[in-house]
Amino acid sequence: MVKELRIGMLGCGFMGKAHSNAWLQVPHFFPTQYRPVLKACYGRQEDRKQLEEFAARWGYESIETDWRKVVQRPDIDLVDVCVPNHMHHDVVIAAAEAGKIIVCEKPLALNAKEGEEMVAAVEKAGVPNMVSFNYRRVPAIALFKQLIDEGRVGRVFHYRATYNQDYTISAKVPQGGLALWRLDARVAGSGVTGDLLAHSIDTAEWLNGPIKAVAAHTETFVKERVHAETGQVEKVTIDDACMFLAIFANGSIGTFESTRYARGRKNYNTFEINGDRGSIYFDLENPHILEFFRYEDPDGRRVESHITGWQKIHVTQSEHPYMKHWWVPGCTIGYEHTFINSFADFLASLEGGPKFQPDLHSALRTQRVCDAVLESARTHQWVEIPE
Ligand code: SOE
Repeated sequence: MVKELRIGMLGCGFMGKAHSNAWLQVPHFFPTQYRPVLKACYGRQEDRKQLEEFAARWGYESIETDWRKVVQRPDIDLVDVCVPNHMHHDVVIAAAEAGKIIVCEKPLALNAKEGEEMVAAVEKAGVPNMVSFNYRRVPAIALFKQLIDEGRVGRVFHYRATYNQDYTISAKVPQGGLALWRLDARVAGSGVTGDLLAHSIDTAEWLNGPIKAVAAHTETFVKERVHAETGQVEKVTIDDACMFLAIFANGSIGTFESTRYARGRKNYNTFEINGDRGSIYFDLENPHILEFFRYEDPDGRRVESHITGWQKIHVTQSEHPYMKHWWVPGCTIGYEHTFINSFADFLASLEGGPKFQPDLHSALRTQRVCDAVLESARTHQWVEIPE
């Protein structure tokens, strides 16, 4: 039986595009009773032209310039929150109170206090919900997790993550506005910590368990930028770069680094884990490859030393996570597919399958770690993260 799932999209930027595409594609590739219907799309009145073009391109049946109307409409089942971070709190709470299913882009909120109120609202309303940490659904990252769960890394000693880009090096790049709100702390909450390290932290805790404590340093290299909306030169208050040390509950130690000033790095999200049995390395700029150093198997058998070495697994086989839904071995999938894979898992959870992770409750952990990182950078002290 086919069930309509009527989508109310909030936001018509980069993430609105990634999510709209995923809603349209998901039933073509994954078995689901749901047929997503692009019912309404919200954008600000001042961005109306872009909103109209966006709605026409993706086939939205209607547009709204007041997000509350989308949330209240009886012909909407699911509210998809792709608006800038400072709106997440009010929108999610209103959507929960209206009984809608909720999809929320990362980071969850501006800070953990907001996140707690959002979690309380969705739990009180009992509405299904997910936060879009889409990289968990990169097949190679899901395989990374599988190899750890199969015991192929063993006792973990080290975890090392970087998330580097280079698009803000020029002091002429403005802050704020539709395209660059991620550079405006009032709208984004923070800089690379909330935008990029939130991904690294979500993945790290998923792969290696909770982080207990952090010690961080942040830097803002360009101190003033023109604000795209006011036209005035304004102080930059986001963190342009952040690095932190982490202690994990399992006794391993980690380093995390993120910047938008690494010339040549575009979306360089990498992480490596080192254990007594093996190591695994992933680089999002080569998303179909997983590198694995196999030293000892879970049954204790040593790999013969003359054939040990890093192996590159081309993660396109049908037995690899998600790949049986895509193409024949050797044919790669890309960035947009991570959103399709995510929605496939979310729809499966709505149909009684495994509970989707991360939901808002679990994403609050990442928010707490981000808050701790920023607090540590402010105080120059180690900060513990409550369990
Ligand atoms: C920022 O440039 C950004 O678009 C992030 O906001 C996304 O979460 C990340 O996936 C790619 O980079």
